[in-house]
Amino acid sequence: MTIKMAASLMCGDMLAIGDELGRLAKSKCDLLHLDVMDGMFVDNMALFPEWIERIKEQTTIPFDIHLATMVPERYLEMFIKLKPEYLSFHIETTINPMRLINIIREAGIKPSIAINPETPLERIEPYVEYIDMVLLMTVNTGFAGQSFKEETLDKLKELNKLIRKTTNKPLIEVDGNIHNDTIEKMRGFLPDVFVLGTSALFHDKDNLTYEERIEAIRNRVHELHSFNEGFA
Ligand code: S6P
Ligand code: MG
Repeated sequence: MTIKMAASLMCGDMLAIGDELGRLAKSKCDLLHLDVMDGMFVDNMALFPEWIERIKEQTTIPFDIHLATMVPERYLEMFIKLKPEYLSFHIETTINPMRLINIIREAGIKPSIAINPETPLERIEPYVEYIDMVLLMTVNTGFAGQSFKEETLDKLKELNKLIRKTTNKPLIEVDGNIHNDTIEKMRGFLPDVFVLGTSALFHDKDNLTYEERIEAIRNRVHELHSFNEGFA
């Protein structure tokens, strides 16, 4: 059973990023989720390469880079250089996903494909055998603080089934309004990697530390995992 917690850095306090990295280092998060947005594929901009390069100097938390850009081919080299653990590109943004998968894999990085809520799973089906993770968006990519899209639950269920048929068994990562209540809805077909943003981690709704917030979610996911076993 794999359970990974990925902290979404774009939701942190950009003016106190050193403090945020310090808190995250203590939080026992497994991955640092880094959203790269170009203002074209999505109506927002976020996290440019030189900035992420500086972050790399300040932390040892493995990177989970989420490229939400058009023409991901253009940016591969600059992000490969940063040696992330996972590098995701959107299936909606390329006509040759296999080429990207191969370039990422040959660089010793785990390739991952991201898919938006309205894009049918069939689009990624031919590639799941060749990747290490599927990033299933549970909101439309672009902004933090959105509402969870309930229709993605069926997709998550279908993706679980699809992955069971593969030999490589890529992980499933969910991203968008992920917190205890939305995770509860995934009981029976839980994903493996949870992106924690404003709703679960970077907020001031309680006095807990990042470590305590992450631990609470991790514990709940562990409990819910017993329901996954009967799922076929
Ligand atoms: C959204 C982006 C995400 C967000 C995260 C925000 O386009 O890919 O990684 O940073 O989902 O979390 P929340 O809890 O504010 O939705
Ligand atoms: Mg993301």
